Amino acid sequence: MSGAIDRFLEAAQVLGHEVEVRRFPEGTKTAADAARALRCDIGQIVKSLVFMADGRAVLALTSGANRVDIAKLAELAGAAEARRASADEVRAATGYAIGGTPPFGHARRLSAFIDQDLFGYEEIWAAAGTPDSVFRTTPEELRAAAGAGPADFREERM
Ligand code: 5CA
Repeated sequence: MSGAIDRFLEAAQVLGHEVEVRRFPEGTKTAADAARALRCDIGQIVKSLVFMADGRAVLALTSGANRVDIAKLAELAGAAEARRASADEVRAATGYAIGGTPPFGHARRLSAFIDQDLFGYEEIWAAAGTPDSVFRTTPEELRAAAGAGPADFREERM
């Protein structure tokens, strides 16, 4: 087992979310990789994306089918401006590396929003601490464990 997965499992237990980790040697670093490994819809993969909103880390739990509209996210966070967090900022805010960042169980509790499109699926999958691990959850379980507010922060498709 990996240290990062163990850390995530402990945090999930504290939050009351049962987690069964699945690992894929071929990797689940991106939403597309994870959907391929799981043979599921890319929309069922949860991207745990970190943004800096007026200097504060904000988590956007985003369907793998969507991109984040940064202006919408800034407004939700009540911030004048937002930008994508750097790799170092993601690590500092969550305790995990990009590609393996889980959607909850972070070093500190982050202000979080959850993509309303995820509620269109019965089961969804998110990273479990490493770029080769995922776990199954439901939109409601995920919302509760992450303390996330359902929202629409999708980028409009052309
Ligand atoms: N394990 C997968 C599926 S659960 C996963 O973690 N996907 S993810 O989308 O949440 O994480 C990868 C994302 O990290 C990419 O979509 C990309 O937006 C972001 N990313 C990759 N490299 C960087 C970087 N250097 N700086 C900031 N963000 C990055």
